[in-house]
Order: sequence, then structure tokens, then C-alpha cells
Amino acid sequence: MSEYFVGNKEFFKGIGKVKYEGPHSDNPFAFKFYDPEKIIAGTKMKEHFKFSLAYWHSFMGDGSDPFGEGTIAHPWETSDPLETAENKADACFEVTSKLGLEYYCFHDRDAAWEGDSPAESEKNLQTVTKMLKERQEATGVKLLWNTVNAFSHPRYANGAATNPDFDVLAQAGAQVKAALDANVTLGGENYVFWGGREGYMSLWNTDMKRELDHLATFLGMARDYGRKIGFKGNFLIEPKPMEPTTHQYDYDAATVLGFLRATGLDSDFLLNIEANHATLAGHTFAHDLQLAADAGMLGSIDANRGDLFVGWDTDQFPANAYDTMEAMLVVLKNGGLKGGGFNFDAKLRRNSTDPEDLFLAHIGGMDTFALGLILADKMMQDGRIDTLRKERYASFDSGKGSEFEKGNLNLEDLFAHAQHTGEPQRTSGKQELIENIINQVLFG
Ligand code: XLS
Ligand code: CA
Ligand code: CA
Repeated sequence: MSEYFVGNKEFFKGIGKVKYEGPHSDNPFAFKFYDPEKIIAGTKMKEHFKFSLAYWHSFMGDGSDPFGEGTIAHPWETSDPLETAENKADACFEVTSKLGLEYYCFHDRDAAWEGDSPAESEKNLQTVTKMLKERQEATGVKLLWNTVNAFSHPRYANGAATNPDFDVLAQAGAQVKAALDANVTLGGENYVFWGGREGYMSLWNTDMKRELDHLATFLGMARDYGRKIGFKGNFLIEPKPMEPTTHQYDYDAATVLGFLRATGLDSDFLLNIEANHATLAGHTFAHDLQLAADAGMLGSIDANRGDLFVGWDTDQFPANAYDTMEAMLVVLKNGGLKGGGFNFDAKLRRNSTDPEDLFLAHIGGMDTFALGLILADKMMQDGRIDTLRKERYASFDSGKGSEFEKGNLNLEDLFAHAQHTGEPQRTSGKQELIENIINQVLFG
């Protein structure tokens, strides 16, 4: 990657290449923990992460909320959509290069503007794809994934692939086709489906079975088209429990795993787990990661966090090293992600109005995950917690327990065993001891 890339226009003047300066640096524009070349658990930090910038939050999110208009200036916006698209592409590759983010992600409508017909929209996307490709080649920054925005336009008020109107479903199909073409041109490593408005608000007007069948057929068509045009990466589904609809079909990791297995899509589709969506579903981030990992389907991560007191999809930048440590323990034990990376699907707060805040936010997010990785590695090296967990299941390692795991026992055997052994001894879960060890490893 070139040391410092600026396209036609530089939007963040005065901010240069962000470097690692270590935990004692007081330079806000330096990494304190993210040292890309440093080896942790046998792999360079940058390879553990494949950090990615999200086009939509970084260049479209203006701080507006249901109570007020935007607060964050967007110097790349002009009255000409082509010029705006080129400006945003410049801004994207300026920010990624300066931060050392090696990947980016985008929706079709973030990068290009909607035309008056599917063919015109496709043409617009092709024009922008060319711009993105040139800048990828100049910088070495790559496409982690792209996706479609089939939820903002009013036509999608009742969903896209699950819309009760076939004509609307076809519009979504046209978008996915054009987006897959763009992906292949850009050498995208993954392709994402987030549910958007795939879900419902009232069962009185909804045929849930029919809608879910349509979703499976639609995803299968996308898979077939992608494979036909040479897309070799993973298709990813990103679970989310609510927002915008009341009942999102891709509720959480467990729901999506069940859906993929039931529909036979599990050989092409993996999961993209977003921290904020897991917590909205009433789980920890680590919980959904672990479920996906245990199924061999942990594809990629949307790195952000919610606000437990607010309870909506706040998409904040990661700042809690305890959470990232728990996440990185799952990722490390899983041997990494299956082809994905860590995409900062995160936005600035409404009152973070300085242009430099976008840099400070990403620096913080990268450092928080780097810290999580360092701490997870420390925890694994300490080993005491892994030993305690393993010992908890020792009764299944030999004798009848082992026979049970192998499927060699029946219910009568369990009866006979229970009769023979009598009342089992109580065994402590040792949760407090584990919590004490965590604090000792972290702060000792
Ligand atoms: C919205 C989702 C979305 C996906 C991409 O809640 O996080 O941004 O990641 O469509
Ligand atoms: Ca997301
Ligand atoms: Ca989100």
C-alpha cells in the first residue's frame, strides 16, 4: 500500500499517516496498541483483523436523528451526483490509506446514485466501480464486501426479497445483480445480505411462510448468479433482531443458522456478526460469535457497540476492551474468521462535529480491538480458565459419559447408571474464581 494516498481532492488536510507509537504516546493521532506488523499468537496484527471502513457511516452519516437535522459537515457533497461520487471515492481512499485500513465496504447507493430505471442505476454503479477500481489499484486497499441498500427507498416499505409484491422483489433482484457484477470487477472478498426490511410489523397482514420461502429462493438465485460470474468468496448473512421492522427474519445467529441449514444454503453462506445487533437480540457479542464459530460459519464481523441504556441501534465505535477481549478469544480459538474481516460499521456521535473525529474514532476502534487481541492471547497463555472449563466436562471424557457422547447409550442405560451411582455430588461452576483470574491476568 502506498504510504500516503490522496486522490484528486484531499478532504482531511493536516492529518497525515497514522502510526503506532505505543501505549505511552500522548499523540491523539497515533495508535497506542494497534501495531500492524506485531506478531500475536503467531500472526501479524493486521492479518488477524483486516480492518475495514464503512462507506455509509463515514461519508453519508451526518449526525441526523429523529429529533434533528444533520450536524456533521460533508465537504464531498455537491449538487452534481457524479462529482459527489468521485469526491466520496477520494475521501474513502484518503481515510483508509492514512489510517492503514486495508479494506472498505459499501452499499450500492452509498457509492453511486439511483437512476430512473434499473439499467440507469446499474450504469451509475458501473461508473463508480471504475473509479473505485482505479483507487484500489493506486492504494492496495481492497473490498471486504459490498451489499445493496434495498431498504431506504419508499418502494421497499414492505420489504425487498420478502415483499408481498413480486414487482418490488424484482427491483431488489436487479440491485443485487448489479452489485454482484461490481463485486467481481472489484475483486470483492465477500458479499453481504443484511435483512433491511425483511421482516414484518403485523402478522394479520403477513404470510410468514411464503415470505421466508421467497427469501430462500431469492438468496439461492443470488448465489447462482454470483457463482456464474466468477464470485468465489463467501456470501454472508448479517443477523439483526429488530429495527427497522418489529420482527426481523434474521433475528440472531441461531435463527440464521437454522434458516441456512433448513434451506440448504449453508454451503455458500456464512455469518457476519455485528456486536450491536447481538446485544439488541439480548445476547453478548461473544455469544453470537461463539454460535457461529461452533457451526464453522463465522465469516466476518461488524465491529461496533450499542448503548445498553438506549436500546436502539446506536452503532458506536468500539471502546470497551473487555468486550473485544471476549470477542477475540472466540476468534483466536476459531483460528480466525472464514475469509472476512473487522468492518467498522460505526458512526460518530451527533455532537462529534470536528472533521478529525472520524480519525480519532477509527484509531480508538482499532486500538480497542488490538487491546482485545493482546488480552485474549494473555488469557489463553495463562490457561487456567481453559483448564477449569475443560475439567467441568471431565465426566464425559471416559466411562459411561464418553459412551453417551459417542451415541452408544439409550435411555434405559441412563436409568441404570443413575440407579447405580445415586445422588451426584454438587460441583461448583467456579464463576467467582474465574472472574478473579480474569482481573489478575488483565491488571496483575
Ligand atoms: C444495519 C446494518 C447495515 C449492514 C449493511 O443495521 O448494520 O449497515 O451492515 O447493510
Ligand atoms: Ca452492520
Ligand atoms: Ca447496526
